[in-house]
Amino acid sequence: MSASGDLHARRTAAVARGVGSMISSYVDSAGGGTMTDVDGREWIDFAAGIAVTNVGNAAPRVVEAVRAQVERFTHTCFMIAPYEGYVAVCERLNALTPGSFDKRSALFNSGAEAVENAVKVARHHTGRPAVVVFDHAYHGRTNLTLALTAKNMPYKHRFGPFAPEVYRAPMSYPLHDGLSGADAAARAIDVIDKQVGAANVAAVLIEPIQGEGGFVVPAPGFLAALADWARGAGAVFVADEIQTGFCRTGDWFASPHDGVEPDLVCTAKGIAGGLPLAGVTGRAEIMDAVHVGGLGGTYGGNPVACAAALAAIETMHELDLCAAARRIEDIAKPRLAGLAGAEGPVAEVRGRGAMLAIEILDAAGRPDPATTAAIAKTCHAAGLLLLTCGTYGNVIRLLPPLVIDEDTLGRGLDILAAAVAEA
Ligand code: PLZ
Repeated sequence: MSASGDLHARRTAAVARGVGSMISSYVDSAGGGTMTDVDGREWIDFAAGIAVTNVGNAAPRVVEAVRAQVERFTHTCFMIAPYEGYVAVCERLNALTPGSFDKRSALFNSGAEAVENAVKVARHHTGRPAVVVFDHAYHGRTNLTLALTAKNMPYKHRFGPFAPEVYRAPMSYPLHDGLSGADAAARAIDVIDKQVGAANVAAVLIEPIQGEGGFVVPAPGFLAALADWARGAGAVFVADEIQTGFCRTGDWFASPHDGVEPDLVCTAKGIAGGLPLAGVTGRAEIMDAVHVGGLGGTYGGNPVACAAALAAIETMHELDLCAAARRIEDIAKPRLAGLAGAEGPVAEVRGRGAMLAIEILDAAGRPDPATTAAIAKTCHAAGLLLLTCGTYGNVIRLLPPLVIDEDTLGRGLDILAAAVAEA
């Protein structure tokens, strides 16, 4: 049996079935754009651990910073004995997130935990209960964030009841609703006004480009209209930049592209080169509304994760990974556009920077998850790690590490093109 086969047998006997894996090969090592499995097979990486290893796997600065920090100390708990790394990461987040106003940050372990804490802060600051989220949203798998997440399977099915005071508004989804940003925002705001009431809204929470929900890019003006409405209503506008952040869309964060300065920004994934770290950053008066001791957790802002984050951010600056993401778009978007013919299943190419997707529809214009899954399967068989997404499972998304070299990127796109042609 192959080494992966052996591991898979052990896994099946030891790991809970509810935790799935996209492929059945097991990783031996990974770099910036490729991964080698335990049988010595090389894979091209268009997943980056779901938009995490923007600086690549085992990025040299990150490796060195982690090694040095582990030798000094692994953990004290910032709530017990604080250390510089936590403070330095908060300083970076305050400087890099959109908005030139005075900011404060707090650190956590995962994206879901960051979103939970953004909701806590918004509720505490406003004294209101309601959280408004959108169709196709993904915000995590904890109980509150499952309430915020839209899709039933596989995330929510039989895991309820979910946290109350969560309201879902219609998203701007140009391919399917054909609405301008202003009209889509008016539609959403009408739902909020009539079904929630402006005076009850603590937070309007949105991904500036939706991730798991299908790489949905809202029509221009949608986000800005919502942010304006939230401000006028005295609600906190929260951007979940967990998947879009840290150079992924060709800028440090996606919100400024739409002229939006969120009150709070949630970060995770790309922040620390693969180590678990997350943050909530925002207006000082909102963040500091919470009483001393109201936020925290044993591991939040762990010193090793903070050292990795500082090194990852340094790497993004040094290698100009925002420009690298735009370069990936320049190379990949025309290739993807070439796949979108009148005859084929590719109905739209969308996304920004190195967050790109194709949406697959059938001849009648309906979502086609079967063809989407077949394309992904063909890619996996050819050694390309490629993810699908979308409420209807009919979107193929590209999330390569931003350090991927052009040859590897091109080979991955060749595999995808062949798989689409075959579908
Ligand atoms: N917000 C926008 O993309 C995580 C999750 C995949 P955690 N997305 C990948 C899966 O099937 O679990 C995500 C996100 C956005 C929040 C989260 C949650 O981040 O670090 O997974 O908790």
